[in-house]
Amino acid sequence: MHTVKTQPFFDQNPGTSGLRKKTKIFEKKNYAENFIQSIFDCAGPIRGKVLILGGDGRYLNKKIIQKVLKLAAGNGFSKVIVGKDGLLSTPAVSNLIRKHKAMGGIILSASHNPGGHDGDFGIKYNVENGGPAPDNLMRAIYDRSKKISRYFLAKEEDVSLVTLGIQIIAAMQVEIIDSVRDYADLMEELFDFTAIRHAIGRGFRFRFDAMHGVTGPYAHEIFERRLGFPSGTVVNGIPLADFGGKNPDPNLVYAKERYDMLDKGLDFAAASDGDGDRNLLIGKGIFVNPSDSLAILAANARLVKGYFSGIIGVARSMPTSTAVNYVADKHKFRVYETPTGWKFFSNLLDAGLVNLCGEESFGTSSSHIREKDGLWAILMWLNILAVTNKSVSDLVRLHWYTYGRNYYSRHDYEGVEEEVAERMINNLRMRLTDLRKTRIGNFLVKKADDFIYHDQIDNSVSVYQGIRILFQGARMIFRISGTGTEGATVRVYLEQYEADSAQHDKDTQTALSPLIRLSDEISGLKLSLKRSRPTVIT
Ligand code: VG1
Ligand code: CO
Repeated sequence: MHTVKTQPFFDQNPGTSGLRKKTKIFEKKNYAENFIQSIFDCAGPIRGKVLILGGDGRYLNKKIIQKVLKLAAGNGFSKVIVGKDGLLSTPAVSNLIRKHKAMGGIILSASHNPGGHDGDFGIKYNVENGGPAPDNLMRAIYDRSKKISRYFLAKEEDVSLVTLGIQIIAAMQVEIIDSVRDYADLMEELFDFTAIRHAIGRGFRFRFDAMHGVTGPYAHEIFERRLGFPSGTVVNGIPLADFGGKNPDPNLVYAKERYDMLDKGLDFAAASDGDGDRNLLIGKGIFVNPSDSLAILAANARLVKGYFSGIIGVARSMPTSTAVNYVADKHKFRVYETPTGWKFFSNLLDAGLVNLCGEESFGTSSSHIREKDGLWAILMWLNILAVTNKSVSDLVRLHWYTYGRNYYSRHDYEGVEEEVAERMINNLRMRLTDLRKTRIGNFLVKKADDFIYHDQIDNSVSVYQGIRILFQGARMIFRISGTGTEGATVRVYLEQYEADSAQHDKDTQTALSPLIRLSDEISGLKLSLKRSRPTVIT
């Protein structure tokens, strides 16, 4: 064991989902070591404990895995369980933490951000319930990183990540496991694979795009080997260090080829992001908005084996559309509104108050783990499509017919100067009192505030979670992203409810255009950001 002297870095402030920076920053001497040691210093007594370790395969993944292993041995873990080749998806890590009653898990990923030497890298820490470290722990880790002066290291050879089984470094066991098996087994427990096989027999055609992220091996095993979809169903299935030079971000911009592919006779197409926690769903001629997906899953959960007993409650991040609230009104369950980021769902899930959670940012999952789960969401849809024998489009339209349609869109302004973004949000914040009860065009402001979340389980309070302006049947929300690595990203979320089914066939941007104009009028966004249009519209 060696104690290595180090100097703190002052920029290791984790955002919405772990520490995310340009890859080159993580290559600085001691940068990764400092942050990992800061996690170990804050995460609780380590001696004799188990740690789960894996990443999404991006550039630096294997190198940092070796560093974590030596630091883990230096800090007294009894065992680290690592996915073969250093690969584990975020949901798989969450599952393994729970299964092995581990102290926690380290996930090396910057999720949907681009990879490679010129891309991004990230480190996430998940705690013993399998969920992302809560805010107070992340703050403690950040504080620690600003004071750190040493880390503990076992000076050992690199571990082979290829051979399954146990190796020993210092006094610590390193077990290399099959990255896929436990996760695939869990999916098989939750879903009716036989029903899906019958749908395949009826000619149901599906395609999954792994975007060269971590889900390739999982998808090959689950969709092609266990379910029997023809080989070739999974595309871009080999994890690559730079994701093939593309953004592993499953939205309509970066996964557009999938959407176009639907013309080629597919019934359903889906994609997941770099670390496997997001999902994109596309049916013939229809993109399923993630907020709608949450509502549709809530309305149909009882049709699925693992969820026969129904929905206990649903949690959604505040910017996620209120579509699921209309389902809740009818089916009598409660909807909890939390700040952006999966970490806020854990307490509600642990307390048994909810068993379905969702975010507008292509994240959906249930109480089976404590992370969002891309393949889970896709299998949930496959299962519902199989037992109803309806098309994606029919299911969505029927849902709108029953509950009304929540037109919804997110407009992102990327690469804005941080100060400029902060100033715009602050100006808006100062105007909130004036905005209350004012009428602007056809819109009467019902409520205007800066979202504050009181966690009813641990009584923690999270402030500044987004400016929201609520109208009758419509909302707009403004916040700054906590996952970017270059400047600031301003997100504007727009939602308009439409009960009349004769009005359900509009193009989303057209339906939202009065609200879009109003959001600019109220915030002065385009002028202050000096932008004429958003960078990305989803
Ligand atoms: C974004 C999404 C948020 C999600 C987070 C992590 O955060 O909006 O809903 O939980 O990414 O997702 P932000 O702060 O940039 O808006 V992932 O797939 O990057 O773990
Ligand atoms: Co992700």
